[in-house]
Amino acid sequence: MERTLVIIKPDGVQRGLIGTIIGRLEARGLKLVGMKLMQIDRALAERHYAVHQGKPFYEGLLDYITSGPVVVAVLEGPGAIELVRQTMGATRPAAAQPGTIRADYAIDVGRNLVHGSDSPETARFEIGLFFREDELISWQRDVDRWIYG
Ligand code: DAT
Ligand code: MG
Repeated sequence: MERTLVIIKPDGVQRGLIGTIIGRLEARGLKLVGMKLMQIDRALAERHYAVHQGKPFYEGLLDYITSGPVVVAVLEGPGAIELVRQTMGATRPAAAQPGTIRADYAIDVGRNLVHGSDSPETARFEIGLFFREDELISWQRDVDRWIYG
């Protein structure tokens, strides 16, 4: 079983797409084990996006992610990291496949609605940045036997 961090970025919250985005991930079969509305401060944004430090879009990225409330969530399921990345679509909405969140709801790489961890190491690091252990709930979902065998 795998866990991954999802962020509905400030544009997703402002545009009223929280339910749509979470709904797509839920409908796919992934299970929420943590979720909250929060505002990311500069220091947290710098830690989360440390790998992008020095890139031309870095400052703009920090401005964007700290510009309003976000929803952070941890989703669980077999292969959750890859499943979320696929459901989100490519970083650049113009390159994302139709049917993905970024293709269906976004046009600009700087307003691409959603974040998902990209590897098991990143997922562990990012979940730890945004959630305390006691904010994550391990629970049995009765429908799981109809989603994976
Ligand atoms: P992803 O969010 O798909 O994991 P990433 O980790 O490469 O993509 O980059 C993080 C975010 O930074 C991305 O969601 C949007 C922004 N970004 C990436 N490349 C960019 C670029 N060339 N111009 C502007 N923003 C960019
Ligand atoms: Mg990334």
